[in-house]
Amino acid sequence: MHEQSKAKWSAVLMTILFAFATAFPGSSIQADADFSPGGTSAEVHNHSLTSSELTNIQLLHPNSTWRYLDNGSDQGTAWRTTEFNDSTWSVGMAPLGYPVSKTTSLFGGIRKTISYGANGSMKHRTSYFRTAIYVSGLADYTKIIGTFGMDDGVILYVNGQEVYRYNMPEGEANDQTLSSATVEEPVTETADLTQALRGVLHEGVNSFAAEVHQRSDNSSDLYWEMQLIANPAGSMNMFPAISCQK
Ligand SMILES: [Ca+2]
Repeated sequence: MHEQSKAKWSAVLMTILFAFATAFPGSSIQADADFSPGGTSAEVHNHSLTSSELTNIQLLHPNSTWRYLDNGSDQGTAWRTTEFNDSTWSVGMAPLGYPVSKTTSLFGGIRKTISYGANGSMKHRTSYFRTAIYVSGLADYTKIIGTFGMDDGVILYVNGQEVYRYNMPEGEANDQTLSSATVEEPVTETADLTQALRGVLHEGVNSFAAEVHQRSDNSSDLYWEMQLIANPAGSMNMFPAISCQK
């Protein structure tokens, strides 16, 4: 096989393995020895589903593992794409950020502290995060809700398409873009992503890419975590039960 093709297929294979490790944490396929979430795994739909099996399907559970890049480099736009090879990025369990004392009542304290660089008054403005999920039974998903823990601003891409933006100015962002407003403490937000994900999410492996932006160069904190639930029971203003917190 051509060397370039080999490299590309190797990257695709790594993404698939990473998605399986994230979706099925009890499996023997693990991307990281440090990976030990207690979360509910995504469900595989190979049979007729009962109504209870059709609710609260965790497509991306809290404490998932994410690849992250915290070296202050400008990643342009290629990093958002499904094909991007992130195998050289670091790996950690969400919530990710700094300092370790930061927390949200929904997701809890930071599990993986990332770097802001050598200068505390000139921190990296943008940090990059990627993960992948395995989706099966998409036709059964009538509603998909995202819940987010964030500080300060975020743009989220699924399979290269922007599907969610919080506390960021309009238009294209780059690594020097600051968030729109200060977030004093990490916030929790819920968003109905059903429309945004229509035609974007597909059966099989789906890539998630998030850029988290600071409000200022000396901002003290950063926080990133999210979960994605299909067919949540009850109102979208009620957080679905989470079994991943310890
Ligand atoms: Ca901040």
